[in-house]
Amino acid sequence: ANLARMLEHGKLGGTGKMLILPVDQGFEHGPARSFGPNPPAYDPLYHFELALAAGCNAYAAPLGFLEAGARDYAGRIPLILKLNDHDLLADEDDPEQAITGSVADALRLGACAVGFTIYPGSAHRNAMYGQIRAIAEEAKSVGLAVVIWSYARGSALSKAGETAIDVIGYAAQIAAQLGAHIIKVKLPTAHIEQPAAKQVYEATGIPIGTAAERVRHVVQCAFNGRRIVIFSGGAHAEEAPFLDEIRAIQAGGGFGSIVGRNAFQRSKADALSLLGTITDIYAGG
Ligand code: FBP
Repeated sequence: ANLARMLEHGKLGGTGKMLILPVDQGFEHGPARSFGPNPPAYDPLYHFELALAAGCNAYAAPLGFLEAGARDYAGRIPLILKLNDHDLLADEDDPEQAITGSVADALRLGACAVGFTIYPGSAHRNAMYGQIRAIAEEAKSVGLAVVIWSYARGSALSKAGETAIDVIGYAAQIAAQLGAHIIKVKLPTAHIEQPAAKQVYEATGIPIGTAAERVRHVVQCAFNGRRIVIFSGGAHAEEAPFLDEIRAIQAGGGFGSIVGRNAFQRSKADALSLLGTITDIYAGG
């Protein structure tokens, strides 16, 4: 029922596609970097209003931001409580996340789902897999959906490897095997990181030449479309190339996007215009 609440809400309600506003960047990247480009975004209520006005399927944030507005907004827009977070104050080759909320917090705040980041490729990945296993079990026992941010990074991967097609496909599969209902990954490139995987891609001719083909392959890696795979927006970008990415996600059978900085770092009017175009693209397919 909670998964359906998200799928039925907003401008994409009933299409099977999703557009989610995530605002954990204040924690993940720092407040000035995140909200400086558009100062009204320092206010937590700004994001609830933005998600509502844009007709997003859901709004995702860490505990503090949700506590600031859940009392007034939980019945108006589906909420996803991010249960772990990472900051950039200490440099580390192998990042990990701190647990910053609980399933009980999600219920108290009227959330539909819990969100959790894993870092496949980090030396700490196994601890994160164990944490989400326990959290997902608890969340599902009380009817909450599970959203996994599967972000490949860490000393085992090159920088290009973080978005390599084989690595993103693998990250999507790991999240699906960990029991995610919704999986969030970065848009992959044509780079192949693992030598053993490269041989298979070359020998079998898996089509990965275009962005849409790569999206299709990542969806295939997440149980052949039986799990919802959405793609992250990334750093603030020019509108035209950003919308090309959205069209590629749509053409490749992706389920939608989770767009933070490209929304709240623009003025509200510009953000609503861009998010409106994104929903039009996804609604058209
Ligand atoms: P953006 O659209 O701003 O990229 O947000 C998506 C997101 O997953 C956020 O939830 C998270 O804070 C951020 O990306 C992580 O970005 P990075 O790859 O820079 O750590």
